[in-house]
Amino acid sequence: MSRKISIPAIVFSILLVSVSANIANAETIPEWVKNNALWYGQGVISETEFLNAIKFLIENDVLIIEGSDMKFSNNVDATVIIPNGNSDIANVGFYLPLNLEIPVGVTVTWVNDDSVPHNIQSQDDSGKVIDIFNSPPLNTGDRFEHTFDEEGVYKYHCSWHPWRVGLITVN
Ligand SMILES: [Cu+2]
Repeated sequence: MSRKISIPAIVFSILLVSVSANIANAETIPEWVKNNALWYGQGVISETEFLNAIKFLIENDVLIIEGSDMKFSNNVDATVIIPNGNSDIANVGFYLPLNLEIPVGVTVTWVNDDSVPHNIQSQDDSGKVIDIFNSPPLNTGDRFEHTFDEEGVYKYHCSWHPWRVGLITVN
């Protein structure tokens, strides 16, 4: 892995990757990455701040540099599946994954793949529902999104099947 890349080359690459990814898949690049590149281009943030943002991406394996290639890893595409059979306590049926680990700024999408409705309700440590992310009823195939802007371990459950508890770990 080579990290001897000039600053203008990094800026150019980020902008290029952002533009290409926008065309291919707008959900691949977190909004704050685009904003950082934009702000640096406009002189709003310093070179150090911009480089720190790039460093963060590399250290967290969001941005992978191999030789002259640069790509974003798949862990920015964060999905939790509510699997078929999740409603029945007798089934395995855990959220997939049960504990999703993501960097700060990532949007998580829950997808209901079960045959019955579910919801997603954030909870405090004692299991009480709190107002961080709270979905409406999700019918089969429905999706719910939440962007995690702060580090922490976030617990959630489904109010109709409260034995189904999942975690989102943001670090
Ligand atoms: Cu449920």
